[in-house]
Amino acid sequence: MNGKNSVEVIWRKRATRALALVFLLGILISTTGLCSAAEVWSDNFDDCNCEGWTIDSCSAADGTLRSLSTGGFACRESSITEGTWSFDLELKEYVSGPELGFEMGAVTPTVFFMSTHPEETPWYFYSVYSTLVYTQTGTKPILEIRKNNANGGGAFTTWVKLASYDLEEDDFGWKHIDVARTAGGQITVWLNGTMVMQAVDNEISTSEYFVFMANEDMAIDNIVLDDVPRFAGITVELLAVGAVVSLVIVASILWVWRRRG
Ligand SMILES: [Ca+2]
Repeated sequence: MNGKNSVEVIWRKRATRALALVFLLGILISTTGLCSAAEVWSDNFDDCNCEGWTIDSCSAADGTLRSLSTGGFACRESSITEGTWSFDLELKEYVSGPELGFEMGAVTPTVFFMSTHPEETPWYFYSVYSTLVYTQTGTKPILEIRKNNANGGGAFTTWVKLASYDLEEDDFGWKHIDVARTAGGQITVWLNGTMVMQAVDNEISTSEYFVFMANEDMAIDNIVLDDVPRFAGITVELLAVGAVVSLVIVASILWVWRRRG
């Protein structure tokens, strides 16, 4: 083996070790996050009251937070911008029409997991919005990640859709939803444990309230907020770390080659 080849072998070994380190670092970051998760607040409404909430046309009489009329809403102070929001949401089929305000969209159960106060203008939010489409054979529920449009004030007229997911036809009823948002603005949504939507958005970086809005007789339950984002595979932060480490490795190799040349 000549000198050039042996140096190449050494560098190949070092590159392999560096890649292994990056991989281990990723695993370490993700598992550290999972282990140090801490609940910020939760409510299962089993005490049948809405203590801690500001409500308008909502009730917890049946052990869930249920809207009593079209456009009922409930909000609770919540400043979490990085973490996991988990809840059960009741998706229901309903007859739509202009008289029910369907065109405005104000009738479907929506969770504004990061939000300013809904009565302030402009209203800044990220939300998980549920809607439905009528097909030839039935009705299909749809979930969307939405945010406000900075140029407008209303949640249902000036929103921006970041991602959407079609459920199976007629798949209504209670759904368990987890939403995670990382410091890098990556939003991931799981439906009954399966990842269904992902988007990256950094426009909104603060939150004052967690807000629930729904049509009459639709509900939310078992809300748990955690200050650590549920792990969603390769996050934007991990990609950034990987890119920086890769750049350092490549730069080091080039530097050594130049010195040798
Ligand atoms: Ca309950």
